[in-house]
Amino acid sequence: MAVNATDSRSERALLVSVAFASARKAVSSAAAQARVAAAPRPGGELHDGDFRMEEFRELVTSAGAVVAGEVVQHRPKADPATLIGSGKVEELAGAAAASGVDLVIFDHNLSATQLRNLEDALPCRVIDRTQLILDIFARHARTREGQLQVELAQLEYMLPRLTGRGKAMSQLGGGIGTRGPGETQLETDRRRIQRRVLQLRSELEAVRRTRAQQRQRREAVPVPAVALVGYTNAGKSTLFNALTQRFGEPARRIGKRAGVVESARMFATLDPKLSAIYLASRRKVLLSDTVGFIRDLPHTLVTSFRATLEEVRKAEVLLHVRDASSPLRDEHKTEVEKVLGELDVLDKPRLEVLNKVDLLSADDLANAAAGETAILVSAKEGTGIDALMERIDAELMRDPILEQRFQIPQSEGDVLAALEAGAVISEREYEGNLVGMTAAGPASLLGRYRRFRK
Ligand SMILES: Nc1nc2c(ncn2[C@@H]2O[C@H](COP(=O)(O)OP(=O)(O)OP(=O)(O)O)[C@@H](O)[C@H]2O)c(=O)[nH]1
Ligand SMILES: [Mg+2]
Repeated sequence: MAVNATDSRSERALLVSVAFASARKAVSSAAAQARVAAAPRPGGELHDGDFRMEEFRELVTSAGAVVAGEVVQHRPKADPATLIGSGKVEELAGAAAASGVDLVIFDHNLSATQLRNLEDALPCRVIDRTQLILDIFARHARTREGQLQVELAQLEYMLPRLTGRGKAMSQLGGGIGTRGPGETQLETDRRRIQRRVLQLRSELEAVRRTRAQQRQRREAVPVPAVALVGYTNAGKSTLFNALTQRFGEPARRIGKRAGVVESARMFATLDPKLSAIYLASRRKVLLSDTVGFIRDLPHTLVTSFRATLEEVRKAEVLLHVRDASSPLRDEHKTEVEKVLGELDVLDKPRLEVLNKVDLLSADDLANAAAGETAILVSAKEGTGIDALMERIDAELMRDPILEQRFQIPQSEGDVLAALEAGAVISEREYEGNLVGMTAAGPASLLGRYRRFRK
């Protein structure tokens, strides 16, 4: 991979995180307790905030920067002008100047005003959590579509935050938060950015049309799709490789070469990847691996990556891969479900896969096995995989493919799009503003639109 943390050009970053009073609760999960016992800190027990800080650090290193210092502030609520309050800003400016850092990174999303005020007060560039995540996306986008999508999301996020940012603008063109996957640097004026946004949109449109055609060809033979979803670093790609190597097309089973990137870095996967696997029932399914989720993703970002997440929206079954060894595994689950809600896929059958069980103690393992209906696996060691395959089979058996007639008003664009996406359409005819069609697709999908049945 092109990313290299020990790169001599690595930027040095000062990390800022605010713990709001209500967020300071002790870690309760068993795995976290175990970790506390294993690694006691002088200051006492570890809190959720410590694990969030660890995640923040990992994000920063995944973006290729070096952590030069950390500032954690406790306050009851955000300061609208600067997030951290003017006193703390002064302190931060001193620390940034003393340590000569290249940038200050906030573990929060900043409003245009906050960003502007902070940039005025601090002697270096300032970036927020979303800009940091977009930067990592930019590094990991490999397909043209992925690259266009990231650049568009970056510009759209930047645009409302541009006003009066003289310093930031003159410094654009290098470093985290300013890097795009394409050659084009962020231009120095709003109008040029707007023009670039339009251009990106139309290029994306063209790329997507091609992909839609490929998909249509693929879907002429309906093969049920199973999508891996989950928090970043949960082990989706490792599981994808384990499954495709053991149950994939024979040619794929030969070596690891055909696999996807597994990496301890966050958001290693950005572009979706598909591969066929065969279940014990001999049913062929298309397995997809895609971008991971993370807490506090702004809604607009989820919308920008809708195309990347298309495979998730079309899947018959979702495999929610969870890192069983993470102290924040319950919080991660909530975050993943939030994003699934935004993608409108919460009603799809979903199997919980508790991964990395090789890292659990015998006690934790017993707890996990007793408390949940989850399937326990270790993608790395290959345990629990057969049971997982059986559960996928059982789930698909519950969702047979049906063929039904529909009559849908053309104004119901979402319904038409959803059927188009998840079913094979034939015998389409137009009558006034109504579209008549025969759709062959999973019962779960067709059932959702039963009000348009004919
Ligand atoms: N111990 C252990 N480590 C695992 C297991 N599965 C994955 N990992 C490790 O967890 C890290 C993340 O794995 P990936 O498969 O890249 O995770 P991902 O969910 O695809 O992550 P993103 O693509 O970044 O969202 C890697 O370092 C893997 O080696 C497992 O079962 N046990
Ligand atoms: Mg991955």
